[in-house]
Amino acid sequence: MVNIKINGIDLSVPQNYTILQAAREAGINIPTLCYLKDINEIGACRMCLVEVKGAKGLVTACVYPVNEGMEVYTNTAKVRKARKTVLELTLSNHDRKCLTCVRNQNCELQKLCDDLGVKDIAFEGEISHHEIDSLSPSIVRDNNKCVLCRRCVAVCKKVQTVGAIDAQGRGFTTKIGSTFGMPLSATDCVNCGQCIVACPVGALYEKDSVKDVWAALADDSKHVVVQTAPAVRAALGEEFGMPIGSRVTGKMATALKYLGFDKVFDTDFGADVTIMEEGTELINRIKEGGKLPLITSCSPGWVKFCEHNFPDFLENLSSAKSPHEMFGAILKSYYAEKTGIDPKDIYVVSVMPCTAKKFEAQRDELTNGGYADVDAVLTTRELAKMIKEAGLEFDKLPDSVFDNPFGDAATGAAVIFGATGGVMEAALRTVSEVLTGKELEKVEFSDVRGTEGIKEATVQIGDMDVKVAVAHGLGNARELLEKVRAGEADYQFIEIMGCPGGCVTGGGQPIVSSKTMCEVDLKAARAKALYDEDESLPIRKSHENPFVKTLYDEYMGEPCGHKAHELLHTHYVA
Ligand code: HC1
Ligand code: SF4
Repeated sequence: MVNIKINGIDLSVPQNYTILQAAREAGINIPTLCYLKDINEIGACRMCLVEVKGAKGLVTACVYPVNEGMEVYTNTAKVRKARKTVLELTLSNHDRKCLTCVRNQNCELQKLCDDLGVKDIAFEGEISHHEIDSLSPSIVRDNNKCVLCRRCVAVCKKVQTVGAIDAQGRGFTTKIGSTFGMPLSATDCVNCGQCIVACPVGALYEKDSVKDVWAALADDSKHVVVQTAPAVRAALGEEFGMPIGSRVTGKMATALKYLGFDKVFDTDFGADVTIMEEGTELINRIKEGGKLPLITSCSPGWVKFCEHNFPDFLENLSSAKSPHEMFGAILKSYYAEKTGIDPKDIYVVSVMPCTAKKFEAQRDELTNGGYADVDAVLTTRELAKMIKEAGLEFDKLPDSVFDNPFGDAATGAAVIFGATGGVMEAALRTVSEVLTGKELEKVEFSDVRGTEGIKEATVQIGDMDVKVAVAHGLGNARELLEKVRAGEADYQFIEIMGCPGGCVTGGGQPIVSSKTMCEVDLKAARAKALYDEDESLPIRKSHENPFVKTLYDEYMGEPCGHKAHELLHTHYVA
């Protein structure tokens, strides 16, 4: 520990702290713009300037380490003036159409202007004009809003190890772009949207699907059904001022009904079917000497990353489609037959915490009989926009349940899909019971829970030791697979999710500020909502879902059987 003074207040703080950390712990906020804890600590934006007694000029608090006897001043006239000038210069070359900006009221730049008392545009001058890159099926980049903080660059490069974007040029002409100025869609970008949730302003956002969904809802010839991913219920409330980690399953179902969807379903049903298929695939591969490790394929960002970086592992990917795609295929076949609705008139909307799902829904591998399994994907943020447009006061809505024939028997196994380790745990619950024929004494597999980047466990199933691993975030996936590739690790089953934390912190989820990210463990808080829901449900294993049993009895036959293969499986090739 070292002893320092901030604004005359005596503090004792760990010696590896920066001034920023020390000040925030003492309840003194120092503004930042480019700072993202552990990811982008570069002192580039100079918003966090402070005075240190004896130092030459002002210093950047986010990178300046504390030392014994240091005296820091965060609120002098000189500091306030310098920060304001930095902000005014940033605004001088910024597209200031705040009222119509996607981040209006959730913009760190806007908040800084308010906090620092910037009331005027001090420097009117030349403003750079950039073409908006909207060719990607998932991500839109608008450099006119970019503040060159490089948070997106750091996340893409350091956390995801994709490196699709970087800073280019110098001085006034500096911009964030991809190699040779290619559109994002022509790069190795995996559409994960982690750059969007890292962006403090409106320079990155998802490709809009709201218009298409409103149009479908207004079209009387369409039977519009919606399904919601497990992770959406753990975060949607944040868009309406509810605390992080609020579970809003019932309100969400009500809101979707009020929006006018003909049927409101839960992707959890698809997740349970995925477990039936993927679990059977695992059992078959283990018994018949098939390609191992089996690797989950429900995260489309991960699948694309695998195609680009680990094509030698494509045969390891489970051929099971992701849950919402399976559900789409079931809706346009089994459900269509059951209800007598022509599949061409069924319009399937998936509400997902994920931007890569927009890309996934357009893949040729995910169609059946000429129809895309899913017609439109809305992010959690987009659903919130629709709820606001419709004037629904979300926090005041009553709870309701999902519609049948798939709805009110969601299992806890399916709900936890949205947290890292959840797919693995759900699969283990089913595979154990199916293989041993015995009921598990404890359904929780705590070794695969938690936010550690890579988790490993050996699980005893009957007389077999099954070695499993879980990775979330593509940097961790890369590290794990390089070990497997080098023969340094050997597993039978691996879960990989493209986003750090899994779907609960997907690129389509509500965006929180860099400061909130320091204060709240977002991954853990949202995951807790899902684990709580799991615990509260009467059925916690996918194979016990009565609607899943009916689906196989009435229509699908055996898991991994002929019909299931046709509708629920696919194949990715490099
Ligand atoms: Fe996910 Fe999945 S868990 S991929 O993270 O397998 O997006 O929530 O919907 O499809 O069920 C996302 C979440 C989601 C699928 C499921
Ligand atoms: Fe990088 Fe993901 Fe953003 Fe693409 S979507 S640029 S891969 S962070």
